Amino acid sequence: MKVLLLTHPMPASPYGTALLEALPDVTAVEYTPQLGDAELAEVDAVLAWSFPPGVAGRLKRLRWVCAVSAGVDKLLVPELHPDVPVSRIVDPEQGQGIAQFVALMALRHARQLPLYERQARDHQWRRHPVAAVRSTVLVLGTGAMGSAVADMLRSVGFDVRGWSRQQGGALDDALAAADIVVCALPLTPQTHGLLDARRLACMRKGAYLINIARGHHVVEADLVDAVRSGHLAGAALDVQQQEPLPPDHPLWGVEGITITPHIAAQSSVDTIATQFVAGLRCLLRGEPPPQQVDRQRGY
Ligand code: OXD
Repeated sequence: MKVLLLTHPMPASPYGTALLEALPDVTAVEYTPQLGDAELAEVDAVLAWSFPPGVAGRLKRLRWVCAVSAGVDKLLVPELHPDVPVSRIVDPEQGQGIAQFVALMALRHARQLPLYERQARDHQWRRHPVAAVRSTVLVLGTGAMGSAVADMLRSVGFDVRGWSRQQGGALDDALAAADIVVCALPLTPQTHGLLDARRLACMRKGAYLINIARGHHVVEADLVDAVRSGHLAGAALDVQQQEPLPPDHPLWGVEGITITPHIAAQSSVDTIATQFVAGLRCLLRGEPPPQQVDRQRGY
């Protein structure tokens, strides 16, 4: 069996080492643009973050794609044969890490930390009325990530509501009832650009957005306008449409917008390698690999 490692921007070598230890008969090849059609045509399984353009269609023998992530949006490319199963990593620790990050950003906003940080820079010791944390948070997405986020936010005093496309309910009304909105949705054609100027305008004046899902859920130029105009207090964006975010991107330097480089939580190399090896063992036994996504739904 031949495996292609397409984990860029994460290094592929730790996965190669883990595979060699667990399944010495499996050949692992790191992707480079120099790989020819003949080599790609022999690949049975892929461990990947995303497909470079044109690669998926050249994997003629492909039997399984395993994402290195929980989200598989970058792998469901049109050239991927419709019968190839796609699996994701299921990692409760990642859910916990993401929930911690969201709680950090939600509390930072609700407890007015940016104001005190600004004052401290000016050496000003000035108290303002302290509001108990009772803000209403709307979590978009009620899957594994959304549920972990909601549980943690509740435990620190927020009034938490959830919304998902499947459960339905009027999104505009839900947005209008929240002080903080957290995006934990899968990225699909239906959720792409969901948070555009119209939806951001539905949010309360002074509300705050936290995105730990995918950059393409948010129309970034509309968000910049909503924050610059003072309609929204700001946003914490751990994900952006273009990653790495270029140094001259308009999202940088907007007062109220905090950018972090997709670090809310990552699965460890060990977790990813263990789940990938378990899936390969299934393939070798002729069984379907676990943790498959519904390719039609996109998650
Ligand atoms: C993921 C991510 O989907 O890290 O796992 O964004």
